[in-house]
Amino acid sequence: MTRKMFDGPSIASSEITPESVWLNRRNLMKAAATGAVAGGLPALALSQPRELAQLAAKKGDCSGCQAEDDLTPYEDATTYNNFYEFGTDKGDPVEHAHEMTVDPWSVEVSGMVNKPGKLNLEDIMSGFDLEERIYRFRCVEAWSMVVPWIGFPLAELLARFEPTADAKYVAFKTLYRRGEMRGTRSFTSVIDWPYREGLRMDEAMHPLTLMTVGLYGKTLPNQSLDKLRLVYRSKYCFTSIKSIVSVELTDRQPRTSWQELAPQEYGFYSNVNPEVDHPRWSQRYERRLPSSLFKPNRIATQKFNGYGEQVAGLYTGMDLAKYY
Ligand SMILES: Nc1nc2c(c(=O)[nH]1)N[C@H]1C(S)=C(S)[C@@H](COP(=O)(O)O)O[C@H]1N2
Ligand SMILES: [Mo]
Repeated sequence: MTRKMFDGPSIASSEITPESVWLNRRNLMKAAATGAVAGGLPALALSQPRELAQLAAKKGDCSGCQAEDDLTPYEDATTYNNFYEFGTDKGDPVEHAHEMTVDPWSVEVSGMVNKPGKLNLEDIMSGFDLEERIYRFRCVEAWSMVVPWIGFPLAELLARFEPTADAKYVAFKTLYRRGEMRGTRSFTSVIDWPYREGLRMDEAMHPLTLMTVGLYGKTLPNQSLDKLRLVYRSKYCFTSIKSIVSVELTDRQPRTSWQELAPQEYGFYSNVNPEVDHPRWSQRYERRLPSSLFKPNRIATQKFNGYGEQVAGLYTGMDLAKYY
C-alpha cells in the first residue's frame, strides 16, 4: 500500500544521501578530528566500562530488546546523523553540534500537571545507577542502527510533575539557539523552529518510551542528542527528538515538525510499519549501519520495530495506513 506522492520540494533528500558521499565525509571526519568529537564526550558515570554488549543485554525488561542484533559500531552511529539544527547533511551534526552549549541543561514541564516546573538534568539523574539503565534497541528509518542507550522511562519524569486527568497528549520542544545552531540560520532551513514532536498520553506513559541521556556508556555526544532525547521504541527514528527543553501536557494533539513539513509523508504516529511504504521509498527493508554500496547490509524491517506484542494494544481498531 502506497500513500499519496508528496509533490512539494524534496525536503528530506538528505535521507537518501548517496553512500559514496557520506562514506567520503565519514573518512574525512575520522581523519580530521577526533579533537572536536572526542572533546564533546565526557565519559559519564560508567567508571569501568564493561563489555557493552553484555551490559546492554542484561536489562530486566529485555523481552524483544533485540539483544541478538550486533551493536552498530559507535563510529557509525555517531557520524551519520540527522540534527537539522546543524544542517541537513548527515555529516553536519558531527561536524557542528559541538557549537551548542549543553551545560547546564534543564527541562521545563508545563500545562496539565499539578506541579509545573523546571528540573536540571543533574537532579533528574541523581541517584541513577547508569549500569542499570542501559537499553539496547534499533533506531530504524531507511537505515538502522543498534545502540545501547542510557536512559529512563519518560513516565518516571512525568510522574514528578503529576499529570492531571485532562492531559491527553505530550508536546515536546527542543532547544533553539540561533547563535549556536548554524542550520537554523541557513537559507536551506525548512523547519519552523524549535523542532517539535508529540505523543499521546498512553504512549508517553508506556514503559518502552524512554528519555535518553547517553549511549555507549557516555553522555550523549552532541550530534546524537545531547542532552535529553525522546525514544519511543516502536516508532521510526525521526520521532526521537534530541535536545528537549520543554514538555507540555495538553488536551490537544500537538503538531510535529515532520508533519508540518510534509503531511503526506509523515504522520503523528509514525510507528515502524513495513506494510506501508513511504511515498518515496519502500519501508520493507532497512540498511543496517555500517552499510555501503557494495555491502548494503539489507535487513527486513519488523512491524512496530519488533515490539508489537507490547504496544499493538495501544492502536487497536486504528487503521495504521491512515494513522501513519
Ligand atoms: N532536535 C532534533 N531532533 C531530531 C532531528 C532534528 O533534526 N532535530 N532529526 C530527527 C531525525 S529525522 C532522525 S532520523 C533522528 C536521527 O537520529 P540519529 O542521528 O541518532 O541517527 O533524529 C531525530 N531527532
Ligand atoms: Mo530522519
